[in-house]
Amino acid sequence: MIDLSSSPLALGNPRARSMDEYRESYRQSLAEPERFWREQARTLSWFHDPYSILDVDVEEVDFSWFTGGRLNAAFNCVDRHAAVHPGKPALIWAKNEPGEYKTFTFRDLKHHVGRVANVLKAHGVRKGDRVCLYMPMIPETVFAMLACARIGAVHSVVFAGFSAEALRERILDAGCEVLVTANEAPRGPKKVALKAIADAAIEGLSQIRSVLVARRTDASVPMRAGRDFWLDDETAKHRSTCPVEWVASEDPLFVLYTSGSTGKPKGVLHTTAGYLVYASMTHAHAFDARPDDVHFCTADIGWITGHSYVVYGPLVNGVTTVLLEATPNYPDAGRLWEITDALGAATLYTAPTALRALIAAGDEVLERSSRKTLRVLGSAGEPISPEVWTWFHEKVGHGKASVVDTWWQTETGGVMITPLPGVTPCKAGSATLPFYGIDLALLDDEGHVIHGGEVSGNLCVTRPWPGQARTLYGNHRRFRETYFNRFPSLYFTGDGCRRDDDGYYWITGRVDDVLNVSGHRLGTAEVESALSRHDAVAESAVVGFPHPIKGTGIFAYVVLRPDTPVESAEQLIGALKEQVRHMIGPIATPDRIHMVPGLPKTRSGKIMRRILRGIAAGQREGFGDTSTLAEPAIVESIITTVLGEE
Ligand code: 6R9
Repeated sequence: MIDLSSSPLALGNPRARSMDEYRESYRQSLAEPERFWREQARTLSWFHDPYSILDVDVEEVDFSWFTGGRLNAAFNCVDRHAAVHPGKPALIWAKNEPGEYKTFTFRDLKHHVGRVANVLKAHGVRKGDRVCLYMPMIPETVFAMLACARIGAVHSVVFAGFSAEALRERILDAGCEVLVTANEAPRGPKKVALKAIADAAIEGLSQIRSVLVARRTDASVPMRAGRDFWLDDETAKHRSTCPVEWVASEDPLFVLYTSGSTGKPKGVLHTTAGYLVYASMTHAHAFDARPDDVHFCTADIGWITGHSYVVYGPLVNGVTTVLLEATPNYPDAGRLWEITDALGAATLYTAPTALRALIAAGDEVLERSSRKTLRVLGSAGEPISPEVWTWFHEKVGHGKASVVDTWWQTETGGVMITPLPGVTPCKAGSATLPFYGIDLALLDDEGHVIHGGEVSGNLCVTRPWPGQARTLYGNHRRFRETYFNRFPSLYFTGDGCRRDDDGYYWITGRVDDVLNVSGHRLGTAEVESALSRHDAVAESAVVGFPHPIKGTGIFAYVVLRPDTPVESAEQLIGALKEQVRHMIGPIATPDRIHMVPGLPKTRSGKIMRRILRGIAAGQREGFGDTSTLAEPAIVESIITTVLGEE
């Protein structure tokens, strides 16, 4: 039985007040994991308590948390708070236009979620069905996510910057039959024609039964009779009460696509109870969240940070969350600070790439605001350099607010390495120490665990945690092979990492063929396969190079077909960029494209990316062992093409 009056929210949980307390709780979390996670699970409201905490089948790479439990994510994020404090703001929407805000209380949120849930049901969505959300940063996106959760459907949010091709591929992979989108999406000074892209994505696709279109602007868009419906017309037909579907702990909550080292994106699947427990607990501790906080996370809902720290984490904890529609530099680089002051945000969670862009704009815009309400400043998505860290701390936070550099991934569900604000002594540039329950190991390339301090290796997690992904949608074998084969029985993150003498972790970046461009993950293979779809391209190789704002820029080496008539290299480069934008989306557009006579390959045909990465970074020599190259002379000609004569 759910007793709302005494729901012990995660926010009421004891927090470490000192490093000794952190170390003791951390020790306990590893020594008695079942007891530890049973305690944490009490912070959720359950329709039926779990009878078992963790069941693992190592052979199968199968993890079940909180077996026997029944619960509902939307109930935990909305209803239980609406019952206790209906008038409390749940969601504050900071619109694209400066100074425009719209607040939704927990009561409002409950009504909206219920209505949208009823609409989904009326369009045939049942428990377990996947619903694709191709949505901008508008309240309807949050309503639709929670509406799916309410009826036990599985949302698959596709970032609104992805192209029609990319959207189509994700709709097909997840087998979505209903698509929710918007007519248009204002984004800074521009408007993105979302419905038009969605139309192109599902052209000729009978799998999509209904398209629900949120009305963000006055723009009228073509609506196909019988398939396309305005969301507001549909919600007007339904009451706001919608019974909750109590799902099992391991029932899927969502799929979220991310890039891997092959061309095909991976549908990372998270389940209900474990994800929620972890999102709730990490939000509470990593941000030292308090009941009256306004939590401002600038991430887009199309990424995991938006899922865990715009929507699920803060809402499950009953904390007011901000939904940012604008970009951080619209109308100018003062936007985040202006919103922080206007809403009195206690926490600000953003990405180093945004900070780098804001630093470049100069400190005058920053000084227009006070930012005095900020207590915790979070960073995620990519390594934060000590200079950026220090600016964040000294300038944005007046040297008072704590900086939390949080390391985690789409697959981990919530933060894994993070300081605890006000508790963990920080070192600029280090994500510091593991979160409760997280046991890390560094392994060398041969698979040996490297012990001690001042060592580097491949970052692995040695035991299950509730927030971890359970599978890749429809492809468990790929899940096993991607994460659990490289170092048997350990979860391999794909990141390289250093550990110092104090046991602090310093992420050094991806060790696989994944690039981190402006904090977004992109597979080099995805970009290569988009390039190779152009008639002129024989083959290509894509690598990252240091970029002042994006962190990593995209550098493409292209070998043309011998018979290609090239009138102007500039025109061809433009066409290739357009090709990538069309196939994947603007975020994947190469910064630099160079036509080269060939690629450096080993005798077995493997491209030596190490050399290409070096050249992209301006290196002319010192590429290490090149004795296995089939045609060593090619390196010189690539260097001359890209870097010119000495
Ligand atoms: C949350 C998120 C995951 C990859 C990850 C790593 C990089 C994330 C980081 C960080 C250094 C941090 N990354 N946080 N690198 N310091 N604090 O970004 O998820 O999009 O899946 O990316 O991002 O390389 O493996 P996702």
